Amino acid sequence: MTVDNLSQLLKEKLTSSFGKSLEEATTKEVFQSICLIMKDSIHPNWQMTQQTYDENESKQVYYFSMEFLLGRMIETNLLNMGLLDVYKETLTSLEFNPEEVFKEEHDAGLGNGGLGRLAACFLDSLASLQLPGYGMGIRYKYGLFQQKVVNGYQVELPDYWLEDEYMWETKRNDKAIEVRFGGTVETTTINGELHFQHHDYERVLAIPYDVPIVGYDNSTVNTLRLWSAESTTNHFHFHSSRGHDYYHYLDYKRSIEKISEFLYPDDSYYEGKILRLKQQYFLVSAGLQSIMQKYKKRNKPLQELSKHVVIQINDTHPSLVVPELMRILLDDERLGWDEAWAITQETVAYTNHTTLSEALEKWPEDMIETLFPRLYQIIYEINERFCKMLWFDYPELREKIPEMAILAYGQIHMAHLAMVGSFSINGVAKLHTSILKDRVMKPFHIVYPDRFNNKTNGITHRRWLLNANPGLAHIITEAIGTDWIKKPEQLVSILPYATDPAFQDLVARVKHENKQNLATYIKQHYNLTIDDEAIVDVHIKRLHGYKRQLLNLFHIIHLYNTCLENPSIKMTPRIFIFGAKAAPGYTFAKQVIKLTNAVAEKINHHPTVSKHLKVLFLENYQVTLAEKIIPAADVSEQISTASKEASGTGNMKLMMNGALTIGTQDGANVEIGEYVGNDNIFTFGITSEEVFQYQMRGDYRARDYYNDDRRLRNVMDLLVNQHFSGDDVDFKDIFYSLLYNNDEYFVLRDFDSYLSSQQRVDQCYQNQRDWLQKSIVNIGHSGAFSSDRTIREYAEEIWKIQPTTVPTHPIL
Ligand code: 26W
Repeated sequence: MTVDNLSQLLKEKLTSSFGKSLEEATTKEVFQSICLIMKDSIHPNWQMTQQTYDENESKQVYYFSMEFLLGRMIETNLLNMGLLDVYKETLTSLEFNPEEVFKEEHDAGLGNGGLGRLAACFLDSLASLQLPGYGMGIRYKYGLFQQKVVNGYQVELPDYWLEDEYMWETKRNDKAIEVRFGGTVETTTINGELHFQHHDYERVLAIPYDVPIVGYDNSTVNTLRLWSAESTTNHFHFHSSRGHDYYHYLDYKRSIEKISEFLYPDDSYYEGKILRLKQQYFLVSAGLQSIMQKYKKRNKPLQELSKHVVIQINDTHPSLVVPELMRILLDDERLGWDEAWAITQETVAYTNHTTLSEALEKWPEDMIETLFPRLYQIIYEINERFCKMLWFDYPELREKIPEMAILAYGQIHMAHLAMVGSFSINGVAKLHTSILKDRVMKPFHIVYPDRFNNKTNGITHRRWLLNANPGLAHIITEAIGTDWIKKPEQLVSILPYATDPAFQDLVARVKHENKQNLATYIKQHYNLTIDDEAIVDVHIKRLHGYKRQLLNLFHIIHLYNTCLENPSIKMTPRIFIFGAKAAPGYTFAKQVIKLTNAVAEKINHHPTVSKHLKVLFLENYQVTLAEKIIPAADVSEQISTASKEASGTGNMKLMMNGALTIGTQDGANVEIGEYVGNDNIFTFGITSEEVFQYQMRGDYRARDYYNDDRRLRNVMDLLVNQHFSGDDVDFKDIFYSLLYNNDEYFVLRDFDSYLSSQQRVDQCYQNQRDWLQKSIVNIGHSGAFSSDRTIREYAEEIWKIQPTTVPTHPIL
């Protein structure tokens, strides 16, 4: 493909699709035409990929997830197709700014945070490693809300991402599936066999919209299938010619379409909302039925299902796959229980992403019974058999049966269902997996020791380094060649350059350029000027008590106090950047946003303090914004209360872009520390063991830390004397949560240790050679955290799937 060819194609596409010439076309029309041209290349490979998988009878993994946080696709698709440069050059030669054109794509924000973004990184790695993998998700009409900050407060606006056509999707009417809700189950005996008939249910039509997932430098194009709930007049019985039926129909249509209307904005907090449960079953039932239809075309016995299909469930959200697969095998396929159960258990694998008790799903029994009467019977039976097995085979666990049961005290424990019904249970970082085994899921680990395994998370280096930070990618390639792109673990080859002043200077220059880009964005959007020499310190992730944005703020307020006490103080200037959305109902988290903005207001306008410090809360943190911030970061804040962050993946993205981590011994921070060594990470705070000890003994006294540490008192008192706010607001609730509710997340306990660690950061930064060396060491070890490594482990150890080469198709 040359600039000339592409210019010609673009002109033709503009004419055929919009009836416009280049001069008349809007940026949006140019964007859409480019997508259409790309699709002309992608679609033949897409078809070829599916055909190859069918012909080879490849085993396929289906990744079921309620969230896929894709972000924009145009650039990463072009990158993977090897066409990014020629497309950019062509646009520039035609006097379009490529960045402006790419900006026409609305982020696909079909996820909250880590879990959804992980699913998106996994899809990219699956396709790039030529692995037969399918994503199954929901095509929410509204993605995660758009965040505005008004007077320092978060305000949520709907994210109508489908306003302009979504260019990558293809609607597949021919693949529609019927999903059934409610009704009653009639049990009859025919020839001595039990039959279950489902009556009076509500029918919902599930329509798949397929999104192609393009592999890097290969012909593989996998599929992400997003299901949309739709109604058709065919499914509604008009009884009379009177008008009511029409209104009934509209009501019915609305109630059905609600199912895929919006993504719940809750992250790590379970709320028993009926619509959410409907969404889960909708995904599960549509997804499973479509898998079974496809499997049947292979003409293989059902007993061999797990040789062809493996289903990975992303947290417990899709854990109804266990009873739904049982239902299909028992009722539709007429298998016996034992056979159906063996097939189900061999086919399903479960990933756990959190140990927070408030995030573990437990649905009320009667809700499940009303919505899915047949599934309820099946879950009941699974539970009976499981509890009986415990009673007879594990006498030592008898008294634990009530806490291990799937169904107990009127609730259904989805994690228990997922563990009992699957062959693999994995955590997402070493520490997290050991906490599952030794504490949170301990009795299950006794019963199923071989099911537990670890798969430390990863991120796609193609999006997060190659595409987001082309400057850094370029100097790496100049130094060590291009092998690292396909084998990211080879990034270790830059380690010998860590002490090379010439290479350090190159890294410094790239970081500086990235900071200038970010500074320009900040100037444009926030009219805030940031010092070129300032440390860029970033804390970007969902807002949550355990992630301790508050601890970061306490350090900032402490620095502010220090500057006020000593106006001539010497300090490396720092800009503290926050990006975070709070769940709309999470009051505490929203107050932390307000506090951040109040502190920012005070500091940024202070005549002397603002010379040293700046604080900025960036609105509407999402994938595209992350791609801007991360390449410019010096310091990566990973300061969760030890034991609470399952893995974290932002820590990996920042490390890969040369930021140094200040972090607790939590999640994947521990493994990052093992790779880079203690000298190249700033570790602080109490350990997960200490947290468990405090919780067991119940002897943590937050007030003691307040009383004993003058610096901490000086910080906290500013929350309640209206220093950061007018008369109308103060931050009493935050203050009380720390002192009267005894500081659930050990902010006060870790304050001193955090401050010392931040001082080490400051000192270290002053020695730029030393800093750059550490930065390069981090980049060099970041290959271990590529999602290619993670996906290879899943493929070999859990899924047992093989790469399948798709024959090359000439690019049009
Ligand atoms: C039902 C409400 C709800 C919604 C989402 C409960 C729990 C969740 C997720 C499990 C929360 C989540 O995103 N967890 C994050 O998963 C990442 C990917 O494994 C990890 O890196 C993060 O540490 C973990 O918090």
